[in-house]
Amino acid sequence: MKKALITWITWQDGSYLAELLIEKWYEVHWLKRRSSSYNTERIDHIYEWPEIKNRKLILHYSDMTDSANLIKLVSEIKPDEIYNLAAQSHVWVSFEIPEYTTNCDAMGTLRLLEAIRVAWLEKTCKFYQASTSELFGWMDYNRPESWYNENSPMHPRSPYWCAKLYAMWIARNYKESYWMFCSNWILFNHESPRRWETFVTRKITMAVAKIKLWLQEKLYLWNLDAKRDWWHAKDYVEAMRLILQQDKPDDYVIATWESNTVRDFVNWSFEEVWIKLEWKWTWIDEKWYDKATWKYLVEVDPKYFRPAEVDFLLWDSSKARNVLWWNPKYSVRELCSEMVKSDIEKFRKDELLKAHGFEILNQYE
Ligand code: NAP
Ligand code: F7E
Repeated sequence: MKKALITWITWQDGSYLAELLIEKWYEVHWLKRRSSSYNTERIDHIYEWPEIKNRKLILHYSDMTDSANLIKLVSEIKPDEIYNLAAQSHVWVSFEIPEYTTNCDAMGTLRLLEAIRVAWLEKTCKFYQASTSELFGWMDYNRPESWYNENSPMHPRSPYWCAKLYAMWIARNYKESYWMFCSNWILFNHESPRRWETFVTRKITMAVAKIKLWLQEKLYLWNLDAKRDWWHAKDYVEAMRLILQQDKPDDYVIATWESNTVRDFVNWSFEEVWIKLEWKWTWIDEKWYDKATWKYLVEVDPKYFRPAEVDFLLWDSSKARNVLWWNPKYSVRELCSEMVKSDIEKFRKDELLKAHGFEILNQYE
């Protein structure tokens, strides 16, 4: 049985990846940092699987800022594969806590690579680094043919991306220096019903569900014209697994070739609950109202403005498609529909439980 170590599965990618690896008969070790509140709702269901009786999902407490603990764990577990997903991954937050972001995302990656060397696993342990699409800064509008690929020049535009750039290069450096199997996935935005609530897609689908259920009045957003290549996280975790099954380490861009605005995602989400929005320009910004009721439902709040922004990127993922035969299964509209439906179901259930005085408690920690 192969052993995989995933640095954190309490959120989106890690939880889908853990499901996938358990199905493939891996023994999965996962790291979790201590939290004063329960935060394992995305993985609690895995412990209910009948398969878990015969296979293994093992929890270890750790933190990417704690070298000694990482060395101890890697030495004890001796994993065949390490998937480094842990990160302070919120771009706007990284402007508020740049030093912590660098410590966790950049130095954390270095600590993990060193832990592999200290444990003498350089020749046996494969390392996956979750890199990010926005390392490349912005699209050159004058050269629309210049889609980015693995070799394009980089220009990160936030402390988060600067930290991820270091992480990508230190992984490349360990590959070249010590002949370690280190591969980077350069990933675009991938979303799902398990997405953290402050990323724009989940913020939108949660608000739409609450507005539909009369639990929220309005949704406040910022840059509605920003374009993103959104796709389903399930498609991406399959790609993560594939990259470590190759004979040689390499870096790959993962993208779908489709880009849509935040405005599009808002419209699609409201369409899912049969609300048709109309735009209105005020003297400073724009507002959206429900055509049927004339109620204002979406407004712009400058609070979310970022000191530097990436408005638009297009990527060429032909290498991943040709070498790994990776092809996404979900469309962005299917993703949006799944997220809205899942949030409606979640809030209905929460309201029902509240009405009956129940609280859901986590039992696996
Ligand atoms: P996410 O929802 O932000 O989850 C990140 C995980 O890292 C959380 O479980 C968090 O733990 C953990 N973490 C944060 N600080 C930590 C620390 N000091 N020590 C240990 N763990 C820590 O991220 P995601 O969307 O699943 O993405 C997974 C990875 O892919 C990240 O590295 C991200 O940068 C990268 N990526 C994501 C996207 C995307 O669109 N989703 C695109 C490109 C790259 P807590 O649960 O304790 O907070
Ligand atoms: O913003 C705009 C915002 O925070 C998308 C991370 O997973 O993907 C993610 O980073 C766009 C931006 O994701 C709001 O200004 C408008 O242009 O969902 P986001 P992100 O910054 O693209 C990359 C690839 C990663 O690596 C990251 O880890 O939407 N936007 N109004 C807003 N964004 C947020 N969060 N909230 C708003 O109200």
